[in-house]
Amino acid sequence: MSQEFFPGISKIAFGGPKSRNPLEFKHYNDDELVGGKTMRDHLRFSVVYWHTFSNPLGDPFGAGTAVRPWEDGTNSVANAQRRARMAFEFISKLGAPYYAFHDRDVSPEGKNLTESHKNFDEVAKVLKEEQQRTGIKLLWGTANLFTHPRYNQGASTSPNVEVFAMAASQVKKAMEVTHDLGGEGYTFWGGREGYQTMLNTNMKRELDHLARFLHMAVDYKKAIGFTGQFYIEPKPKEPTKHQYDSDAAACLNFLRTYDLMDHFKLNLETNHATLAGHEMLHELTVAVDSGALGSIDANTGDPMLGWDTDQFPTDIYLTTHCMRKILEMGGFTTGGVNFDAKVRRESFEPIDLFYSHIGGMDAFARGLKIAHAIQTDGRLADFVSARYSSWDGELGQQIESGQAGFADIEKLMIAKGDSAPIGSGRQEMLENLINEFI
Ligand code: XLS
Ligand code: NI
Ligand code: NI
Repeated sequence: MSQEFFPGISKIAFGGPKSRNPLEFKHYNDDELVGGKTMRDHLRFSVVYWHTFSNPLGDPFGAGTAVRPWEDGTNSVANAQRRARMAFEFISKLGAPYYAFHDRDVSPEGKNLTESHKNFDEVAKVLKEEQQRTGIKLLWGTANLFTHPRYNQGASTSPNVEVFAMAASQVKKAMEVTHDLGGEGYTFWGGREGYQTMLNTNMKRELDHLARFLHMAVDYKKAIGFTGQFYIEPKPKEPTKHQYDSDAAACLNFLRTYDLMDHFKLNLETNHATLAGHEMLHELTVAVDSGALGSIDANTGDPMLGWDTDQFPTDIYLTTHCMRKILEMGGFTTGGVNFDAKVRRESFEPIDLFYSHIGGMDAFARGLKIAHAIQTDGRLADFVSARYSSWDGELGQQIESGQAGFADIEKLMIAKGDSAPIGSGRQEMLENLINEFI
């Protein structure tokens, strides 16, 4: 490596809970075993290219503030290649095993498809070299189908067929590059797949097109021999007023309606869950219950702000509940904890990229340890199964198995007498139980 981009910062070490060094991990100790598996394998941390390496930190009211000495201010391939070297130095020093990208955050858009594809290939060459040099792997790739003006009314749900076709070509190429880089997954986030006003929208036709698009992707995946996992990432709004993949339940309904369930899992993002009016725990539960949780985009919103602020997760309750669900499903297979999070506009120095990721990784490492302790303790799970234990009796079994109908049940209850009083839900006691471990 010729140029060093983060001089003075060495590989982030585990300092332990007593460390007061902001450039050391207090809890994330990659080789440490939790329930027989290393933290590295449980958490499968991933750094996102778009927020960490390509985001100038602007907001709707002000220009970008990010100080990034390696940027030369051009949108050239050479600049993108240098940025790729910088990205891998950062991820290696941080010690995360994975990264994720959109086509357009790694390479500049050209003046037409051919040139854009060529630019992508030239940067992908460097990505491949750096992957081989560092051992860092691609968690998933994706295509940016929301920034270019042509996508202002959607990509695969555009009213214009040629826009659909452009989006298809972009996804085709992004799948090829992801496959070539050994990507373990590919994500579809419906950036503008929704509507701004129902007055001009044929919702049925748009949803049919979205489904056709995804079926084409499934076919192409087979054609090129790509075996990575496909993900759909729900989000209810922003940039559009309503996005079709609004939450986990809406995505599952869409996938089932269009016979796509076998080909997709969900990539759930905390800030998207809260925008949808759900807790992340709700979204995770919906997905796990359908065998469809694939990966998570780890971040958080701000309760005082109503948009996708994509902040780094530092709340131990949040990370605990995420890890409880992930442990409950038996851990990630293809997915991971992907930091779809950005430093604040006010945190514009390169070193802030380290502080933010170290904090997020530590918060998840603690969440993992706490979740494992809660699981091993068993009282929470025991309480929940005891709460439903009446269903294990004769009446419950007859109902659950479908043997009994309304008339049978009524007969039984008349003979038995009115139902027995139900036990307390014990919410506060359970909240205290969680606190015992935090
Ligand atoms: C935006 C999404 C996006 C996806 C990838 O809100 O979270 O970053 O994760 O396209
Ligand atoms: Ni995301
Ligand atoms: Ni988001």
